[in-house]
Amino acid sequence: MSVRVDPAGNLVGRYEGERDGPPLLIGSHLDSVRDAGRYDGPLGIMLGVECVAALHAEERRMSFPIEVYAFGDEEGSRFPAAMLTSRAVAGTLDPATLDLRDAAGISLEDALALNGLSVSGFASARHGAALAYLEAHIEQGPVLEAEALGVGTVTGIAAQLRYAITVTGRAGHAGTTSMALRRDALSAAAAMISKAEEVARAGDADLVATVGSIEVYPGAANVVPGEVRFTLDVRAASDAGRDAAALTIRSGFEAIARERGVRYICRLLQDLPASPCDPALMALMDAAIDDAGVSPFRLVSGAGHDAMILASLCPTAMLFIRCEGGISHNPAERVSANDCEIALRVMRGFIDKLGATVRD
Ligand code: HGY
Ligand code: MN
Ligand code: MN
Repeated sequence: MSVRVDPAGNLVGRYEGERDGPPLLIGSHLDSVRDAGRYDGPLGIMLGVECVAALHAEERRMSFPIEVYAFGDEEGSRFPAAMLTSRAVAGTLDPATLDLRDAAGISLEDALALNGLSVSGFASARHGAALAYLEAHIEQGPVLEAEALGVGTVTGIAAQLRYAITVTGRAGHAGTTSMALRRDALSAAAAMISKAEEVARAGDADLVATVGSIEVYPGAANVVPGEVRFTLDVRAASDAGRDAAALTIRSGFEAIARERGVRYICRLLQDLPASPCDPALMALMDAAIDDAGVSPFRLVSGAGHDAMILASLCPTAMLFIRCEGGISHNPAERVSANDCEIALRVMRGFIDKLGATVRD
Protein backbone atom coordinates (compact mmCIF):
# COMPACT_ATOMS: atom_id res chain seq x y z
CA MET A 1 0.00 0.00 0.00
CA SER A 2 1.04 3.60 -0.39
CA VAL A 3 0.90 5.13 3.08
CA ARG A 4 0.31 8.74 4.16
CA VAL A 5 -0.72 10.81 7.16
CA ASP A 6 -3.70 12.93 6.16
CA PRO A 7 -4.14 16.58 7.28
CA ALA A 8 -6.19 15.44 10.29
CA GLY A 9 -3.42 13.12 11.49
CA ASN A 10 -5.05 9.90 10.31
CA LEU A 11 -2.74 7.16 9.03
CA VAL A 12 -4.00 5.95 5.64
CA GLY A 13 -2.86 2.99 3.51
CA ARG A 14 -4.10 2.80 -0.09
CA TYR A 15 -4.21 -0.33 -2.29
CA GLU A 16 -5.00 0.55 -5.87
CA GLY A 17 -7.81 -1.19 -7.73
CA GLU A 18 -8.00 -2.32 -11.36
CA ARG A 19 -9.71 1.02 -11.94
CA ASP A 20 -9.70 4.30 -10.05
CA GLY A 21 -12.97 5.57 -8.56
CA PRO A 22 -14.59 5.72 -5.13
CA PRO A 23 -12.60 3.47 -2.77
CA LEU A 24 -13.79 1.01 -0.18
CA LEU A 25 -12.71 2.46 3.18
CA ILE A 26 -11.81 -0.03 5.90
CA GLY A 27 -10.75 1.20 9.31
CA SER A 28 -11.10 1.93 12.98
CA HIS A 29 -9.28 4.05 15.58
CA LEU A 30 -5.74 3.99 16.92
CA ASP A 31 -6.44 5.91 20.12
CA SER A 32 -7.85 4.44 23.32
CA VAL A 33 -9.45 5.45 26.60
CA ARG A 34 -7.26 5.77 29.70
CA ASP A 35 -6.02 2.38 31.00
CA ALA A 36 -7.70 0.59 28.09
CA GLY A 37 -7.57 -2.82 26.50
CA ARG A 38 -5.52 -3.43 23.36
CA TYR A 39 -8.19 -4.43 20.84
CA ASP A 40 -10.76 -1.59 20.93
CA GLY A 41 -9.82 0.14 17.69
CA PRO A 42 -6.47 -1.33 16.57
CA LEU A 43 -7.99 -4.75 15.82
CA GLY A 44 -10.17 -3.25 13.11
CA ILE A 45 -7.18 -1.51 11.55
CA MET A 46 -5.04 -4.65 11.57
CA LEU A 47 -7.82 -6.71 10.03
CA GLY A 48 -8.09 -4.11 7.28
CA VAL A 49 -4.36 -4.41 6.62
CA GLU A 50 -4.68 -8.23 6.60
CA CYS A 51 -7.47 -8.05 3.99
CA VAL A 52 -5.16 -6.07 1.70
CA ALA A 53 -2.19 -8.32 2.47
CA ALA A 54 -4.24 -11.36 1.42
CA LEU A 55 -5.26 -9.72 -1.88
CA HIS A 56 -1.66 -8.72 -2.49
CA ALA A 57 -0.39 -12.23 -1.71
CA GLU A 58 -2.81 -13.58 -4.31
CA GLU A 59 -1.74 -10.81 -6.72
CA ARG A 60 -5.37 -9.72 -6.89
CA ARG A 61 -6.86 -6.28 -7.21
CA MET A 62 -10.49 -5.37 -6.74
CA SER A 63 -12.19 -3.22 -9.36
CA PHE A 64 -12.06 -0.38 -6.79
CA PRO A 65 -9.24 1.01 -4.63
CA ILE A 66 -9.15 0.09 -0.92
CA GLU A 67 -8.06 2.60 1.74
CA VAL A 68 -7.29 1.43 5.27
CA TYR A 69 -7.81 4.21 7.83
CA ALA A 70 -6.28 4.40 11.31
CA PHE A 71 -8.30 7.23 12.83
CA GLY A 72 -6.41 9.36 15.33
CA ASP A 73 -9.10 10.40 17.79
CA GLU A 74 -12.29 8.42 18.29
CA GLU A 75 -12.45 8.26 22.08
CA GLY A 76 -12.06 11.96 22.83
CA SER A 77 -9.60 11.03 25.59
CA ARG A 78 -7.38 14.08 25.29
CA PHE A 79 -9.60 16.94 24.09
CA PRO A 80 -13.25 17.42 25.19
CA ALA A 81 -14.65 16.25 21.85
CA ALA A 82 -14.67 12.81 20.22
CA MET A 83 -14.46 11.41 16.70
CA LEU A 84 -12.58 14.53 15.59
CA THR A 85 -10.49 12.86 12.90
CA SER A 86 -13.21 10.73 11.31
CA ARG A 87 -15.39 13.86 11.28
CA ALA A 88 -12.59 15.57 9.35
CA VAL A 89 -12.66 12.73 6.78
CA ALA A 90 -16.48 12.80 6.58
CA GLY A 91 -16.38 16.59 6.21
CA THR A 92 -18.72 17.12 9.17
CA LEU A 93 -16.28 18.98 11.45
CA ASP A 94 -17.36 22.50 12.44
CA PRO A 95 -14.04 24.43 12.70
CA ALA A 96 -15.74 26.75 15.22
CA THR A 97 -15.87 23.82 17.67
CA LEU A 98 -12.11 23.19 17.51
CA ASP A 99 -11.00 25.79 20.05
CA LEU A 100 -10.22 22.97 22.48
CA ARG A 101 -7.67 22.55 25.26
CA ASP A 102 -6.50 19.36 26.98
CA ALA A 103 -6.21 18.90 30.76
CA ALA A 104 -2.75 20.53 30.69
CA GLY A 105 -4.17 23.56 28.87
CA ILE A 106 -2.49 22.68 25.56
CA SER A 107 -4.67 23.78 22.65
CA LEU A 108 -5.60 21.46 19.80
CA GLU A 109 -3.92 23.98 17.48
CA ASP A 110 -0.62 23.72 19.37
CA ALA A 111 -0.82 19.93 19.62
CA LEU A 112 -1.38 19.70 15.88
CA ALA A 113 1.43 22.19 15.16
CA LEU A 114 3.83 19.94 17.11
CA ASN A 115 3.03 17.31 14.47
CA GLY A 116 3.23 19.63 11.49
CA LEU A 117 -0.56 19.83 11.22
CA SER A 118 -3.09 22.64 11.68
CA VAL A 119 -6.74 23.10 12.57
CA SER A 120 -7.35 24.71 9.20
CA GLY A 121 -5.77 21.61 7.64
CA PHE A 122 -8.38 19.45 9.38
CA ALA A 123 -10.99 20.80 7.03
CA SER A 124 -8.95 19.70 4.00
CA ALA A 125 -8.95 16.08 5.19
CA ARG A 126 -12.46 15.70 3.81
CA HIS A 127 -12.65 12.56 1.67
CA GLY A 128 -14.21 12.55 -1.78
CA ALA A 129 -16.80 9.98 -2.82
CA ALA A 130 -16.38 6.57 -1.22
CA LEU A 131 -17.96 3.26 -2.17
CA ALA A 132 -18.58 2.10 1.41
CA TYR A 133 -17.01 2.01 4.88
CA LEU A 134 -16.30 -1.31 6.62
CA GLU A 135 -15.35 -1.45 10.31
CA ALA A 136 -14.55 -4.61 12.24
CA HIS A 137 -14.61 -4.06 16.00
CA ILE A 138 -14.83 -6.06 19.21
CA GLU A 139 -18.43 -6.17 20.42
CA GLN A 140 -17.53 -4.71 23.81
CA GLY A 141 -20.60 -6.49 25.14
CA PRO A 142 -21.78 -10.00 26.14
CA VAL A 143 -24.19 -10.92 23.33
CA LEU A 144 -21.97 -12.88 20.89
CA GLU A 145 -20.43 -14.81 23.79
CA ALA A 146 -23.92 -15.65 25.07
CA GLU A 147 -24.90 -16.79 21.57
CA ALA A 148 -21.64 -18.80 21.26
CA LEU A 149 -20.84 -16.95 18.04
CA GLY A 150 -17.45 -15.55 17.03
CA VAL A 151 -18.84 -12.75 14.83
CA GLY A 152 -22.07 -10.89 14.12
CA THR A 153 -23.51 -8.29 11.74
CA VAL A 154 -24.10 -4.88 13.31
CA THR A 155 -27.53 -3.35 12.54
CA GLY A 156 -26.76 0.13 13.81
CA ILE A 157 -25.14 2.27 16.50
CA ALA A 158 -26.98 3.74 19.48
CA ALA A 159 -27.66 7.47 19.83
CA GLN A 160 -25.55 9.27 22.42
CA LEU A 161 -25.42 12.62 24.18
CA ARG A 162 -22.46 13.75 26.27
CA TYR A 163 -22.54 16.72 28.69
CA ALA A 164 -20.11 18.62 30.90
CA ILE A 165 -21.84 19.53 34.17
CA THR A 166 -20.57 22.17 36.62
CA VAL A 167 -22.13 22.42 40.10
CA THR A 168 -21.14 25.51 42.09
CA GLY A 169 -21.88 25.80 45.83
CA ARG A 170 -19.74 27.50 48.46
CA ALA A 171 -16.47 26.20 49.85
CA GLY A 172 -16.38 26.22 53.64
CA HIS A 173 -14.59 24.97 56.71
CA ALA A 174 -15.42 21.30 57.37
CA GLY A 175 -15.42 21.89 61.12
CA THR A 176 -17.28 25.12 61.50
CA THR A 177 -19.85 25.14 58.68
CA SER A 178 -23.08 23.68 60.06
CA MET A 179 -24.95 21.21 57.85
CA ALA A 180 -27.90 23.62 57.63
CA LEU A 181 -25.70 26.40 56.23
CA ARG A 182 -23.81 24.30 53.70
CA ARG A 183 -24.00 24.63 49.92
CA ASP A 184 -21.97 21.48 49.35
CA ALA A 185 -21.31 21.06 45.62
CA LEU A 186 -20.22 17.44 45.99
CA SER A 187 -23.28 16.30 47.98
CA ALA A 188 -25.45 17.97 45.34
CA ALA A 189 -23.49 16.27 42.54
CA ALA A 190 -23.84 12.93 44.32
CA ALA A 191 -27.62 13.37 44.40
CA MET A 192 -27.54 14.22 40.69
CA ILE A 193 -25.44 11.15 39.86
CA SER A 194 -27.89 8.94 41.76
CA LYS A 195 -30.75 10.60 39.87
CA ALA A 196 -29.12 9.81 36.51
CA GLU A 197 -28.71 6.16 37.52
CA GLU A 198 -32.31 5.99 38.81
CA VAL A 199 -33.72 7.33 35.50
CA ALA A 200 -31.61 4.95 33.40
CA ARG A 201 -32.45 1.91 35.54
CA ALA A 202 -36.16 2.72 35.17
CA GLY A 203 -35.89 2.98 31.37
CA ASP A 204 -35.82 0.33 28.64
CA ALA A 205 -32.92 -2.14 28.48
CA ASP A 206 -31.12 -0.11 25.77
CA LEU A 207 -31.06 3.08 27.90
CA VAL A 208 -27.79 3.74 29.73
CA ALA A 209 -26.46 6.77 31.62
CA THR A 210 -22.89 7.10 32.86
CA VAL A 211 -20.94 9.61 34.93
CA GLY A 212 -17.40 8.59 34.01
CA SER A 213 -15.33 11.47 35.32
CA ILE A 214 -15.62 13.88 38.23
CA GLU A 215 -13.42 16.63 39.65
CA VAL A 216 -13.87 18.20 43.09
CA TYR A 217 -12.60 21.68 44.00
CA PRO A 218 -10.71 22.61 46.05
CA GLY A 219 -10.39 18.86 46.84
CA ALA A 220 -9.15 19.06 50.42
CA ALA A 221 -10.33 16.74 53.21
CA ASN A 222 -11.24 19.61 55.55
CA VAL A 223 -13.01 21.85 53.00
CA VAL A 224 -16.69 21.64 52.05
CA PRO A 225 -16.47 21.30 48.23
CA GLY A 226 -17.25 24.57 46.48
CA GLU A 227 -17.35 23.27 42.91
CA VAL A 228 -17.71 19.93 41.15
CA ARG A 229 -17.36 19.17 37.43
CA PHE A 230 -18.52 15.87 36.00
CA THR A 231 -19.45 14.33 32.65
CA LEU A 232 -22.77 12.69 31.77
CA ASP A 233 -23.10 10.21 28.88
CA VAL A 234 -26.66 9.15 27.92
CA ARG A 235 -27.37 6.54 25.22
CA ALA A 236 -30.35 4.71 23.78
CA ALA A 237 -31.19 2.75 20.62
CA SER A 238 -33.27 5.70 19.30
CA ASP A 239 -32.77 9.47 19.27
CA ALA A 240 -36.23 9.91 20.87
CA GLY A 241 -35.45 7.52 23.72
CA ARG A 242 -32.10 9.18 24.31
CA ASP A 243 -33.56 12.71 24.25
CA ALA A 244 -36.47 11.89 26.59
CA ALA A 245 -34.14 10.34 29.17
CA ALA A 246 -31.65 13.21 28.96
CA LEU A 247 -34.47 15.72 29.49
CA THR A 248 -35.73 13.83 32.57
CA ILE A 249 -32.23 13.63 34.00
CA ARG A 250 -31.46 17.31 33.40
CA SER A 251 -34.83 18.36 34.93
CA GLY A 252 -33.92 16.28 37.96
CA PHE A 253 -30.55 18.01 38.18
CA GLU A 254 -32.22 21.44 38.11
CA ALA A 255 -34.60 20.44 40.94
CA ILE A 256 -31.69 19.16 43.06
CA ALA A 257 -29.74 22.38 42.44
CA ARG A 258 -32.73 24.47 43.58
CA GLU A 259 -33.28 22.35 46.70
CA ARG A 260 -29.65 22.55 47.69
CA GLY A 261 -29.01 26.19 46.80
CA VAL A 262 -26.23 25.44 44.29
CA ARG A 263 -25.75 26.71 40.74
CA TYR A 264 -25.81 24.16 37.93
CA ILE A 265 -24.51 24.55 34.38
CA CYS A 266 -24.92 21.86 31.70
CA ARG A 267 -22.86 22.14 28.50
CA LEU A 268 -23.47 19.80 25.55
CA LEU A 269 -20.20 18.16 24.46
CA GLN A 270 -21.45 15.72 21.87
CA ASP A 271 -24.69 14.86 20.10
CA LEU A 272 -24.48 11.66 18.02
CA PRO A 273 -27.78 10.51 16.48
CA ALA A 274 -28.43 6.79 16.11
CA SER A 275 -26.71 5.49 12.98
CA PRO A 276 -28.21 2.52 11.10
CA CYS A 277 -25.89 0.36 9.00
CA ASP A 278 -26.69 -0.03 5.30
CA PRO A 279 -29.25 -2.82 4.70
CA ALA A 280 -27.65 -4.04 1.44
CA LEU A 281 -24.22 -4.18 3.10
CA MET A 282 -25.70 -6.01 6.10
CA ALA A 283 -27.07 -8.63 3.70
CA LEU A 284 -23.60 -9.03 2.15
CA MET A 285 -22.13 -9.36 5.65
CA ASP A 286 -24.69 -12.01 6.63
CA ALA A 287 -23.87 -13.97 3.46
CA ALA A 288 -20.13 -13.71 4.12
CA ILE A 289 -20.65 -14.91 7.72
CA ASP A 290 -22.72 -17.83 6.43
CA ASP A 291 -20.00 -18.72 3.89
CA ALA A 292 -17.50 -18.72 6.77
CA GLY A 293 -19.57 -21.43 8.46
CA VAL A 294 -21.02 -19.21 11.20
CA SER A 295 -24.77 -18.66 11.73
CA PRO A 296 -25.57 -15.11 10.69
CA PHE A 297 -26.67 -13.05 13.70
CA ARG A 298 -27.51 -9.35 13.94
CA LEU A 299 -27.01 -7.05 16.91
CA VAL A 300 -27.04 -3.33 17.74
CA SER A 301 -24.01 -1.46 19.02
CA GLY A 302 -24.32 0.39 22.35
CA ALA A 303 -20.78 1.66 21.81
CA GLY A 304 -20.07 4.53 19.46
CA HIS A 305 -17.79 3.99 16.47
CA ASP A 306 -16.24 5.98 13.65
CA ALA A 307 -18.79 4.22 11.41
CA MET A 308 -21.51 6.55 12.77
CA ILE A 309 -19.50 9.50 11.45
CA LEU A 310 -18.58 7.92 8.10
CA ALA A 311 -22.30 7.21 7.58
CA SER A 312 -22.65 10.81 6.35
CA LEU A 313 -20.06 10.09 3.63
CA CYS A 314 -21.05 6.60 2.40
CA PRO A 315 -22.99 3.41 3.27
CA THR A 316 -21.47 1.66 6.31
CA ALA A 317 -21.11 -1.92 7.47
CA MET A 318 -19.76 -3.21 10.78
CA LEU A 319 -18.64 -6.67 11.84
CA PHE A 320 -18.56 -7.42 15.57
CA ILE A 321 -16.06 -9.86 17.05
CA ARG A 322 -16.73 -11.70 20.30
CA CYS A 323 -14.73 -10.45 23.27
CA GLU A 324 -14.28 -12.37 26.52
CA GLY A 325 -16.95 -11.54 29.09
CA GLY A 326 -17.92 -8.54 26.98
CA ILE A 327 -15.20 -6.67 28.86
CA SER A 328 -13.80 -3.53 27.20
CA HIS A 329 -12.27 -0.15 28.09
CA ASN A 330 -10.29 -2.32 30.49
CA PRO A 331 -6.84 -4.01 30.21
CA ALA A 332 -8.67 -7.36 30.61
CA GLU A 333 -10.11 -6.93 27.07
CA ARG A 334 -9.52 -10.22 25.19
CA VAL A 335 -10.29 -11.78 21.80
CA SER A 336 -9.44 -15.27 20.52
CA ALA A 337 -7.10 -15.72 17.55
CA ASN A 338 -9.64 -18.11 16.07
CA ASP A 339 -12.40 -15.48 16.13
CA CYS A 340 -10.01 -13.03 14.47
CA GLU A 341 -9.28 -15.58 11.74
CA ILE A 342 -13.03 -16.01 11.20
CA ALA A 343 -13.45 -12.23 11.09
CA LEU A 344 -10.74 -11.96 8.43
CA ARG A 345 -12.43 -14.67 6.36
CA VAL A 346 -15.76 -12.86 6.67
CA MET A 347 -14.27 -9.50 5.72
CA ARG A 348 -12.59 -10.98 2.66
CA GLY A 349 -15.87 -12.62 1.66
CA PHE A 350 -17.65 -9.32 2.19
CA ILE A 351 -15.13 -7.51 -0.04
CA ASP A 352 -15.52 -10.09 -2.80
CA LYS A 353 -19.33 -9.88 -2.59
CA LEU A 354 -19.11 -6.08 -2.71
CA GLY A 355 -16.83 -6.41 -5.74
CA ALA A 356 -19.44 -8.57 -7.46
CA THR A 357 -22.13 -5.92 -6.91
CA VAL A 358 -19.87 -3.16 -8.22
CA ARG A 359 -18.83 -5.12 -11.33
CA ASP A 360 -22.41 -5.95 -12.38
O1 HGY B 1 -17.77 5.84 23.88
C1 HGY B 1 -17.81 4.97 23.02
O2 HGY B 1 -18.82 4.34 22.83
C2 HGY B 1 -16.59 4.67 22.20
O3 HGY B 1 -15.75 3.83 22.94
N1 HGY B 1 -15.90 5.87 21.84
MN1 MN C 1 -13.80 2.71 22.92
MN1 MN D 1 -13.80 1.65 19.65
